[in-house]
Amino acid sequence: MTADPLVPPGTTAAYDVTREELQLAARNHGMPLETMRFDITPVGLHYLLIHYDIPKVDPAQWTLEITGAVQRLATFTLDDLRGRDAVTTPVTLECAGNGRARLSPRTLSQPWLLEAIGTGEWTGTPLWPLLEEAGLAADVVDVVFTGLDRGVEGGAEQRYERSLTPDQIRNGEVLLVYGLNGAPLPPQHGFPLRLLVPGWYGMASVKWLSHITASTERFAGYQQARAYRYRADPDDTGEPVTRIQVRSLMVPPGIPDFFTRQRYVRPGPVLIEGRAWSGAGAIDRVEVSVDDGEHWTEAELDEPIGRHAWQGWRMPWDATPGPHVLVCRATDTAGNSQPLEHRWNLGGYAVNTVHRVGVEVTEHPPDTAAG
Ligand SMILES: Nc1nc2c(c(=O)[nH]1)N[C@H]1C(S)=C(S)[C@@H](COP(=O)(O)O)O[C@H]1N2
Ligand SMILES: [Mo]
Repeated sequence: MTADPLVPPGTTAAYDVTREELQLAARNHGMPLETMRFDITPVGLHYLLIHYDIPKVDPAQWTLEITGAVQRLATFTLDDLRGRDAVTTPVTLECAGNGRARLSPRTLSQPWLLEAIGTGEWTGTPLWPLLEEAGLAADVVDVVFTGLDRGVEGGAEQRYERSLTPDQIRNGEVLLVYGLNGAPLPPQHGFPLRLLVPGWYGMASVKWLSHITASTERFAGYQQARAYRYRADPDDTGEPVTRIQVRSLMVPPGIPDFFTRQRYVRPGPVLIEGRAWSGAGAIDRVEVSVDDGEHWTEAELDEPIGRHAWQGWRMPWDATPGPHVLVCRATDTAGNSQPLEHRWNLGGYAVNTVHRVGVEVTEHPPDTAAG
């Protein structure tokens, strides 16, 4: 057995998952990493993160309202939105908490290891033109997005709400989406309408969207002002979590042990492959090590499939018998690289440490050797 590859050398992690974490993990599933082989994640394999309950929405009754500091209040039906300019684009979503369970100590929340990712082909209409038609007042500082789901968090009942500044919407990339992979949004991904903020961690993309409110005051809702901030300790107000930090992940090579997930690879030619993405720019390079970071080789990059979608990479390896720790590390065009060791923060956000996968290269996985 190789050392636990989820734990960088010289650090420790405790996997004493609590009952509450298990409860969340069973509701909010990740995307099995072998399904990175698909350019577009099939519906059902995309990760899920749902703070409260999945609402059942009657599309005939549902409307989207634009209210607050606008010249013209507006109400849209689903057909109104579907009749507007449509954009279909692949976008990689990642939960800001992806990697959280690898930290020690860690905040008790959804205990993601590495699978809180997925790439959908989303269909919707750009948000900015709707806001322009409504006529945002000149002194609007935040546009607030409210979902239909309701729950209690931080000791207070609330709807799931997030905001963006007008400047964060103006570039035209933010979409109101009603389609995923050529079909209507499924209930778990926000039917009938969600916000999609390409390049940002998932928390910004409000599902089951029903209200957009233009506000002349800074929005101070729980998901904006308390959750999703990089904090050093509970008294720190911290900086907001926004764009996705650079990450690469590897399709685990070989075959797994059912229970431990230890990987077994036969000696000889092996294709190490995976995906890389960043909300700060495009991918510049992915480097791969087959000796736990002693030596690095540049992987070959596939053609990009979209500006805000993951990019494939591959590297041939001639696997030699024995234990190996395979590592991948991406660097984006803004010059950010994945760190070799975990960078800790209170909420466990953006833990984009290099991906290490332990493999045992052998002609004889255990039970054949035993027989
Ligand atoms: N209304 C609402 N929107 C939401 C959430 C939620 O709980 N309620 N979760 C957010 C978080 S934290 C993430 S990571 C993404 C997950 O999107 P997905 O489940 O479609 O992958 O949705 C975001 N939008
Ligand atoms: Mo998330």
